[in-house]
Amino acid sequence: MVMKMKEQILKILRETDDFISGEAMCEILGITRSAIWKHIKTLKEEGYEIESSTKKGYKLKSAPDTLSFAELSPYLKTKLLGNKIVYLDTVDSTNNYGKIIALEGAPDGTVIVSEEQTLGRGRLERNWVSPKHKGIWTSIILRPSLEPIMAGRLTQIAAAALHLAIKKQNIISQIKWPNDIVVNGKKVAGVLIELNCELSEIKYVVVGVGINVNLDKEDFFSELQHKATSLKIESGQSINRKQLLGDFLNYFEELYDEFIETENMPTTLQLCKDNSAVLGKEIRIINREKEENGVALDIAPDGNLVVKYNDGKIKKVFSGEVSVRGLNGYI
Ligand code: BT5
Repeated sequence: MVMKMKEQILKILRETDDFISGEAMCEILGITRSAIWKHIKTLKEEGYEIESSTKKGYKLKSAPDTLSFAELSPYLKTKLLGNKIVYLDTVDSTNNYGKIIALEGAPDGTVIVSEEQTLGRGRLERNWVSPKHKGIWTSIILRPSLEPIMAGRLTQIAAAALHLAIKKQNIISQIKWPNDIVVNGKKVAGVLIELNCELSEIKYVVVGVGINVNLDKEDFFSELQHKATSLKIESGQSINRKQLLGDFLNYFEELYDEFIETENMPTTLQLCKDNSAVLGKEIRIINREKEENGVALDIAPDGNLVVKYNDGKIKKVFSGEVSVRGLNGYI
């Protein structure tokens, strides 16, 4: 990871408890005092609270709650994910942006994060509410050497990683196959995978993830309030978005590595089964024009749901375009 000068200054400020003199920084970085001053000014404009004293130098007092590379990288333990982070203030959809830069050659593991989305999307072009600074709206570009049919499993990998990252905040979530994370019966996060492939080869996958972190009730339209919630609403406290996104990416990479190495995903499957909101329950499977009832029996090794339909037939349901509803309420 090549750090820009501004990021190096920030790193030094972070690592110094007390003031650090401009002179000392000049020596470490090999730049002039006026160059240091310019970078400090930019950092202040970005929301960093930096105390400056002509005698003592500079001291970092607080950092803004943003998901920029500089703020996120201290939380990352990944080798691949986030080597390149594109940080945006606003965008239509991080998945749209991801697809554009993937076509232009953005490297494997690129992460796009935006503070807000003006046209956030769910599956089948549904709308995804993404207000500014309150959530995590992110997309990961991956270029695995896999057959296209395997790409759907990334939804389960993302769901398992989301469950683990949320658990680290002491919040217990359930995975509602295929792409929802729910807390107390309401949706807190969703996954949207988009694929560009040739017959037998994936060119790139964009793994889009939306997490309702610090949204308040009023952030959801009234029609959504009975089925959507946020981690803040459920836990009663604000959540550190940097920690949560860092943890998610760290867990995702671990599970993804297992998948790439073995073309199997035993850890992911176990997590999805152990924390499933649907296994053993009566569900309604909604395909574009058809609705059928049955009982969710298992998640198959390929990530698809095994269902016993009311006519007694046992069949696999492919994650692509179905919605699953519990027969009582949202889950
Ligand atoms: C999803 O679709 O759950 C996938 C959501 C993926 C969002 C991320 S954000 C970053 C990336 N860029 C994008 O443009 N998208 C991805 P689906 O299962 O189809 O659920 C969509 C439905 O959830 C909508 O029709 C609403 O009913 C509901 N919904 C909308 N916004 C929501 C929110 N913030 N929280 C919970 N539910 C929401």
